[in-house]
Order: sequence, then C-alpha cells, then structure tokens
Amino acid sequence: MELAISSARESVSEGSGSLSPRQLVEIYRLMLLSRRVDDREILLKRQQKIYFQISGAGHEALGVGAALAMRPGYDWFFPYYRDRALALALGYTPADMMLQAVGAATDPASGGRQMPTHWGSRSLNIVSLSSSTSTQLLHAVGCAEAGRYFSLHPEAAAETVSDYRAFRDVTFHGDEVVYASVGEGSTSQGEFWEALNTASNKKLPVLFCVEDNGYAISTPVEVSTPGGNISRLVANFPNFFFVEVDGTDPEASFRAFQAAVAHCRAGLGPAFVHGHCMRAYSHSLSDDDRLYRPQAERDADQLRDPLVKMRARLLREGILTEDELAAQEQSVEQEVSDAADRALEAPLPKVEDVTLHVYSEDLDPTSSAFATEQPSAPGSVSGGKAGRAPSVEPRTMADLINACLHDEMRRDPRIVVYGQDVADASREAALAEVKGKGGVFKLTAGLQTEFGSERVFNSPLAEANIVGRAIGYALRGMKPVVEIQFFDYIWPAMHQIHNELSLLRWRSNGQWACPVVIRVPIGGYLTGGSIYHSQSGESLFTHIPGLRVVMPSNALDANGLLRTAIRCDDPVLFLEHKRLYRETHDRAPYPGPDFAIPFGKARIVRPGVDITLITYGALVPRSLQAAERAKREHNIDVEILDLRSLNPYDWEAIAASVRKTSRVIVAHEDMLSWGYGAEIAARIADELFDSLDAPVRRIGSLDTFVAYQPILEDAILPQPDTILKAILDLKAY
Ligand SMILES: Cc1ncc(C[n+]2csc(CCOP(=O)(O)OP(=O)(O)O)c2C)c(N)n1
Ligand SMILES: [Mg+2]
Repeated sequence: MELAISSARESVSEGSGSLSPRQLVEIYRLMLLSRRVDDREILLKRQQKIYFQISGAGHEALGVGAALAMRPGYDWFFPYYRDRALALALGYTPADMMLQAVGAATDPASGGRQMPTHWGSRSLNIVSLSSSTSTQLLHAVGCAEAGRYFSLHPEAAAETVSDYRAFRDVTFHGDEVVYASVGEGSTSQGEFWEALNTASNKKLPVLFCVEDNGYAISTPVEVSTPGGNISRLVANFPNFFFVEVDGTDPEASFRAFQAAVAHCRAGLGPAFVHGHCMRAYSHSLSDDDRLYRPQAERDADQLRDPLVKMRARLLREGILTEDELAAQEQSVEQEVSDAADRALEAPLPKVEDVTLHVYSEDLDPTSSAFATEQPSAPGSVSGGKAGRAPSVEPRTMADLINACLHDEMRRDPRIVVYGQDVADASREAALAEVKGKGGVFKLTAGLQTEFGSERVFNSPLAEANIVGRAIGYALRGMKPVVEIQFFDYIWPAMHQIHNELSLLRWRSNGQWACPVVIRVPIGGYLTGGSIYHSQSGESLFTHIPGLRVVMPSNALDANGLLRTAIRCDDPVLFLEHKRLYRETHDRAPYPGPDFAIPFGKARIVRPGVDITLITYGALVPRSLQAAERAKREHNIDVEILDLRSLNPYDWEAIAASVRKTSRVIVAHEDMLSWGYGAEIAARIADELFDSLDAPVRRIGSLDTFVAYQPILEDAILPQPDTILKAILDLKAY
C-alpha cells in the first residue's frame, strides 16, 4: 500500500493531467481499506471487543484527495476523527488503528489512552488529536508560525543541553504546509474563526478543510451555519485561496487540494477547501440517524456514497472488472482481518504506568539543577528597561519579571512573547516617536524594541487564540511565553488549557508536548478593581493534571520562578499578583541572568514555634503583619510558609513545620469553599493527624465576588485582622 500511494503521489505532482488508471485503482483501494476498517471495528464493537466506534464512512474521497496532494512527514497534520482515509493514505496502517480500538499498550498514538480515530504519529507529523471540536485549528496556526520562524532563523533550531530544548527535535521546511480539518458543524466554534483570523492576517500556509456532511450529529447544517454554506461566510477573509468541491469525488477533491496546497506552498497565504461529502453511517455507533433523518433523505444520500460511485466508475471506464474488484475486496478484507487479529492479541497497557507522562519524564522542575542558590554578585546588570538601573538597587516584582524576560529571550532564540497589548507598538514606525506600551502592567516593556516584532507581538483580543497558538508553537520546539491580560479573562482559554495544553503529553503517551508559559496577572486588594479585575481561582488550575501552577509573593521569587518556568519542560501557569507588582516591601536587587528557584520549594518567611501559617501570594505580606502583631501583642510565635508554587507544592516543608508547631492555618485570598486550602487542610488532617493539637483552620475570602466599593472589597477579602483573629482563636483552642 505504501508503495502504491507513493507512486500515485509522485506522478500526480507532475501536473494536472488526468489520473492514470493505476492511480485510480490505488485511490479506490485506500478508500475501500478505510471503509473496511470501519466495518471491522463496528463488528468488534458489537462483539464487545472494542469500546467505541466512529466511522470515516462517506469522507474517504476527500481524505485520500488531501493526502495525495500533501507530503507525509514533511507537511503537518491536525486532522479530526473522520479522517481515517487521510491517515491511511499518509501511511498509517490498519493495524495502528486496530491497536487503538482495542486500547492496546502498543497503540502508537496513545498507548490505550484515547478512543479510536484519535490519530497521532510523530514520524508522519500527525499531531495527537483530542475529541474537542475545532481546538486543533489554532494549534495548526501556531505550528505554521513556528515553521515560518525556524525557516527564517534556522540557528534557533539548534539543540542545547540542560533545558527543555534538549528534548525537542526540530525539523522544518521552508515550504511546508499545515493541514487542519473539521466538520461543518464545528465551524460554529469561536476557535474556528480565531484560527482563520490569524492565518489570514499572517498569510500562514494553513490548509483548512471543512468536511461538510450536512449534519453535526443530529443538527442539520442550516441550524449551525447561517445560509447553510460556510464558504459564503468566510469568503471575505484576505489572502485565502478558496475552493468548494464535491467531496465524494476523489479526483475532484485531489485537484482542489492540489491547487490549495500550491497556494500555501508558494507562501501566498492559507487555503480553504470546503468539501461536500456525506455520512454513510450514523454519527457514531452510539447514534441512530433514523431518529432524525427521513428514509428518503437517507436513501438520496446513499446515492452519493463515494465508495459506490468510485466502484461504478472503475467498472464503467473499464479500469477494473468485477472479478478484479472482488479480488481487491478480498485482499483488503484480509489485510483488515489480519490487523484485527493481531490487535486482539496485543499486550494491554500496564495499570502501574497510568500516570506516566502527566508531566515530563525528562526534566524535573523541582530538581536541584534549578537551585542556583544565591543571586549572583551585586553589580551585574540586566539590559532592557528594568536593567538600566544598577542592580544593587532594590527592584520591584514588575521590574524583575521584566528583567527575567529580557535575560531569557537573549539566552534562547526560541522564546516568543505575545498576548494582548504586550508589544511596545504594533506599528513599528511609531516606535521612533513613542515610548511604547509593553503590556497594560508594563511587564513586557522594551521586549519588542530589543527582540523585534517577530518575537514580541500583539495578539487579537481572543484568549483561546493566544493559548491555542502557543500549543502549536510549543509542539514544534519553540517556547511561547504568553500573557493573558487579566486572570478574570482567562476563561475563553480554559478549554484550550484544560483539554489541550495540559493533556497533550499524557494523551499521546509522551509523543507530543507543549511546554508553554502563561503569565497571568491575578488577584484583588486593588481598591476599585471590582468583579472583573480582582478574581482569584488558582484551585481550578491546580486541579488540572499536567499543568504546573506557580504564584510568587515577592520580586526575587518572581524572577527565579519565572526563569524555571521558562526552562521547564511542562506547561506552566505563572500567576502574578497585581497588587504585589510595585510594592516596596517585596523588592530585591537584580539577581543575575541565571538565578532560578526550583518548583515545589516553600520559603520560610518567618520562623516560629507556636502555629504554622501556610500561605502564598498577596496573603504573605498580610500574614506577616498579623504574625508580627501576634508576637508583639500576644507573644505567639507564628511560622509562615510561603508555598511559592502551588502545583507541585512542598509537602515536606509543610509536614516539618506542622510536626514542630502542632497547630496550622491555611490562608489564601481565593474563596474559602472548595479553595486551594481545602486540599492542603485535608491532607494535613489525613497524614499528620497525630501531630495536631487542634483542628486545621482555613482562611479565605467570602464565598462571593469582589465588589467595587472599597468597604465591600475590604469585607470580602481576608485582612491582617482576619488572620490575627484566627491565630488567637487557634492558639486558645
Ligand atoms: C467542543 C465540543 N463540543 C461538543 C462535542 C460533542 N460532539 C462530538 S462530534 C459533534 C458533532 C460534530 O459535527 P461536525 O463538526 O459537523 O462533524 P461530523 O461529525 O459531522 O463529521 C459533537 C457535537 C465535542 N466533541 N467537542
Ligand atoms: Mg458534519
């Protein structure tokens, strides 16, 4: 099969003449193979030997047409679950598919972790897909951006030792094309439009394919798409090549893809292939389309079945006889049946390996390699805005985050920084006259001026766009350090963070990874910040496996932890408390360009023997105030632990302190109920019960939102007095 399809591919690239009989036979064979794998899976599902089935039946012609027009292992692929024929035509085997269907350890895409049809292959550049519709379109955009970046800066592809780059093989080609497909129903997702936006704006070589089978499960196209035709809605995006094609005809599909690929490869911009195909079976084996499609409609659709039509063509044109078709059918059946038999015998995944690849197995961000001990000698300076002053001067958290970004971008050409308003000025010419914006909090000030607009740029006002593209960049070996302007607006990116960013490594059984850093200003105590500029909510993110969550409380920690975040091989959510950005009490001298702090290491802010107070973020200075008063006014000696990183967190430090004091308070700014403290308190109660002389106490904000009027904000958020009262109560217990 490999040989056949590559010979088809070779000769089709020669020109636009008709396909040869041999090529048509090969195309039909691939379509048939795809259908028969579906049929075999359906049988296996009915026999309860596999656990889920969704078919590519009716989409085969489009898939084979696309694959023939592209280069496997050279171009990049972000397909969706109906792309079985595409995968087979790229070189995926029926055995690979069957291994996933049975959930075998040797399933090459996921090691038994994902449902069937969730393709993934490093050698073929098929990026592991999720079940979420349309998320992958943004990954495709970021992937294309990374390919372009490496082509323009090949030196950036060089491997280095000692950080995440050691684990990323970078390959790129100046004329590579990125394929990304979805069903017509999925074009309603915002991420579809966000992907078209950036691909169009940046003239990226992304080939979007909409496989329009007229239904999204039971919802017909006119319900999802105003006017019923997506091509009409997207027609005004600049720089695109558009084509609408009969996706049940493999030759027409191939020609459409050939023209689309040529446009992308020539660097003219993205392409949009809208293929009208059909659904030969119900949506999945869990669906029965007789419940919502009249018989006449289903019958009419069956007349468009690409397999039936292609078979008829081969006969009509005298390319194959009935006997030859029967022989081909038999050989395909045999291949599929052998693949199924082998898969049913395949070893199952080991239960003890189930948490492998939640995080990087290669680089441990808690390791001592990230403990650079002391800041380097005073007198060293960081260039860039923050570094212009002598480093012996104490600098704010904002300054030292900015200095770290400057240092790291100098060190590593693979770092790109983008987000809303992070550039100094998108219109470069303006920079001759203006100072530059550099972020609404000025944390990225001067980066564009020093590193240029290719590496530091503004994104559209779309948070899923920011995170989704970052995933695409990172899986190619780049290091995106992106900014979400306010924690309060991270929610449109939550889908990307929860279902994609944190999951890619695990669901692909370690084949793919996307170690992105997301910097996010968070928190309240702003006097007027109100509901939408004061939110906390870190526990929603520490609850996501695969994601590191860090929250420094002072300038030095912010500098050292951000450096570790950037050099880490896992995705990191880096939470920066806005109220702490420019406080004078948490300042520190610039610690030098290699200062790093490992994750999962708490800092003892204040040693004490009577009570352990576990906290982080803006509650560190407030806890310190309360503890000083407790000592001064009541002679209670409180030990304060600043966790600094929330996932992983420093259980050893917690346990050692609680064993010493036997009394413990967990304090945070976020709401009390289901907050971060609940987990810590529960674990202390569970594992340190014998060391406790009193119940574990928690402090958090009221279970409500943060109000605008300062007297309300003060009442809602925990204050030093709240903490002092808890200290006194607990000591008296
Ligand atoms: C974000 C998201 N929402 C809902 C679903 C559930 N779902 C799976 S497939 C599907 C319909 C998709 O229709 P379409 O995009 O037309 O693709 P088709 O299955 O018709 O090829 C839905 C609603 C999902 N997988 N992801
Ligand atoms: Mg559909």
